[in-house]
Amino acid sequence: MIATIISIVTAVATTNAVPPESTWWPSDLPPRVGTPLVETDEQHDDRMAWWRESRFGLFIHWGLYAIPGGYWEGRRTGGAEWILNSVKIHPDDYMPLQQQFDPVDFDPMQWVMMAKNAGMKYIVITSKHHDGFCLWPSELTDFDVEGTPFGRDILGELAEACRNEGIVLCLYHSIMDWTRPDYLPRRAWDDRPSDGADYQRYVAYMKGQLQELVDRYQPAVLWFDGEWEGTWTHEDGQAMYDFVRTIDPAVIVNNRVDTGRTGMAGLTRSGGYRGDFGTPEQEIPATGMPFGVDWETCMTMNRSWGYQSFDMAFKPTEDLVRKLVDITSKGGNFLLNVGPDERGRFPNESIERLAEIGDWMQVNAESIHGTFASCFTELEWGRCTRRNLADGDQRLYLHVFESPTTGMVRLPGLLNAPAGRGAYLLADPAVGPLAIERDGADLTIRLPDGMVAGIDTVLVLDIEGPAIVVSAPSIDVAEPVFLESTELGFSAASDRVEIRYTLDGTAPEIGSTLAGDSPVEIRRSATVQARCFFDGSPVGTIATTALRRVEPLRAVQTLTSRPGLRWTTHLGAFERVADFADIEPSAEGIAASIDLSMQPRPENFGIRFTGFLEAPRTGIYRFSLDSDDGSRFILGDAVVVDNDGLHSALEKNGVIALEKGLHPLRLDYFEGTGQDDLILKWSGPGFELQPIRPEALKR
Ligand code: H79
Repeated sequence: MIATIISIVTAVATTNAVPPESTWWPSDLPPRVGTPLVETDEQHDDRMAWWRESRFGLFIHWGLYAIPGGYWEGRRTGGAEWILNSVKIHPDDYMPLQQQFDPVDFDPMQWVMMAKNAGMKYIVITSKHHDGFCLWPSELTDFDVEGTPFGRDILGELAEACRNEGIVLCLYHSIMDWTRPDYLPRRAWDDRPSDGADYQRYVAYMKGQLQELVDRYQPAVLWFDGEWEGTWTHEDGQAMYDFVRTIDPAVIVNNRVDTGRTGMAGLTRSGGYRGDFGTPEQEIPATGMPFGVDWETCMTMNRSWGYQSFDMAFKPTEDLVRKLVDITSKGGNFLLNVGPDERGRFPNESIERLAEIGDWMQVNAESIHGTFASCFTELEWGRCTRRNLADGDQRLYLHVFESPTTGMVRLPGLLNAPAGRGAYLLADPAVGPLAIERDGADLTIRLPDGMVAGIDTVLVLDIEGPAIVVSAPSIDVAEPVFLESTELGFSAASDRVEIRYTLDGTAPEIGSTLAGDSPVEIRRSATVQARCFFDGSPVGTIATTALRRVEPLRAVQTLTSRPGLRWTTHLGAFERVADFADIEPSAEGIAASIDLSMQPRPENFGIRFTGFLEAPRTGIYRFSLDSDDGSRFILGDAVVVDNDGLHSALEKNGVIALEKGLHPLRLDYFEGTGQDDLILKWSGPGFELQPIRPEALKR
């Protein structure tokens, strides 16, 4: 069935694969490429190319909320673009703001120039935020800019200014809509009857509006948000992604179109969720992502997205530039926000910062645009970004945040030889070549005398071939626990280093056992430590893994076993998995598989499943428990996965050795508010990670 659906979808996508009328595209970015809905990896790379190369964009939050600017009835609310929700304003009291919207200072060319001069390549503006107000004249609603005293087509004028200046226009579009009568759920204080409300009609309205937006402005990215209320489902998300990619095959869509976002960290969890890039909000991932995972951190300059005159907590320019560099060095994009005021002006603090970022970019943009993630896990003195050169060599941009007191920057574990013109200052190539020395596996570069790093001084270093960096070796083992024996392997980034290891918890030395090509058999619990050596000297840090030999959990004998699990549901505003045994069930029954079909209401409930899990063979099993909100999975007396607590979708894993046969099972789950989900998968001897099939569940 799935195959048929895919082929139908492909057919639709290819027959409609005529990009909306648009001959315009910035000449300094890779082309905008339309691809079929089911893409090859290469087609996907082509479609993403301009976005990946851009690295830096401007977010604009603008709408009716700029008029109150965070104040309501003379009080500072801090609500900004959320003011309707924060202050519990009735739509009847909020919507009349439309009659006051007259941003006479709106100057789209000035906005675009401020972004462009800051080194930004694209702008994402709110076509519609959660309040439902539309910044373009929409055929489908009167709650739009056309019904304001201002009357002008804001998106249209901005699109034109973008075209004139070679900036890519993108649109933020909220799924959540607090004023549209068909949208559900209603806010608690919004007494408009929901009897006549029709959520699917709301979805159709949204699709109609997106069609208008694509036809009128050809946004290059559609940036959805407000997907987390229970009414928007995974099916809605898939359908919306497929819809917008079908009407514009080149469009790039963020992961908030679907329900696979992991909280504010924003990356897409596994399981077939739609979305071309992850969306960390107000945070930067601690480490880079595996190559090929696209993400964009969106962040405010002060604390607010929408305009609030009293929010003076602006981040210093140095911080903003370093955040851009940090994000780029981890392979992400930076979408930095400005909230224009009710007259259409950027706050002065934002203007100043954009100009100062521009001063840095004027000199250093080459180290940002078109570059990709660092080859180092950590550099004490700053960050690294990279570019491939035409001849197969690579260029490293070394971003010095703090000048080391030694006067040298160290590139730990970089085995490549320098190439080309050696090392020099990006801001002034005449300062160079700087002295480069090899120190074991490291390269060092001498900084110019008296250099002060400032915001970020960038050095350029060309190297022969793609970077080869050795750090800790990886210890390859199936699972950290085993029954009788397990096999241990080692690998490093280059075969020019030796790997030496110990099994007794001591640090590997030059005299420790040398890892060979064949795996090592382990029969007893051990603490494995391994380290790389280059030219007889240790390189990078020590990798360590504890391996534990265990006895399998004993299976139990039961006289009868029937298919399915028992479940009980419990009502209450839980914030943790409670001891549901002490709480009177609201209902009980038998379930063939683990899902939420028996949920007693959309929010504030718990479910307990009990029964037995049948392990097909004696061996090591891994369980993956993904829930929103919390859950806990127990076999016998062992808590296998504890995923408790109030949180959004979160996956946790646990490993346990099981004897063939039946094991008492308990799975507790609770849902506070928002989205709900409960997915338990397992892998075991001879089978890959998969949902637990009904045959394995007994009572
Ligand atoms: O448009 C700006 C904000 O108005 C909007 N997103 C940015 C780009 C925004 N909406 N809500 N929030 C920011 C914070 C809300 C977070 C939560 Fe949730 C929503 C907490 C629980 C539900 C989504 C799901 C984030 C974590 C889990």
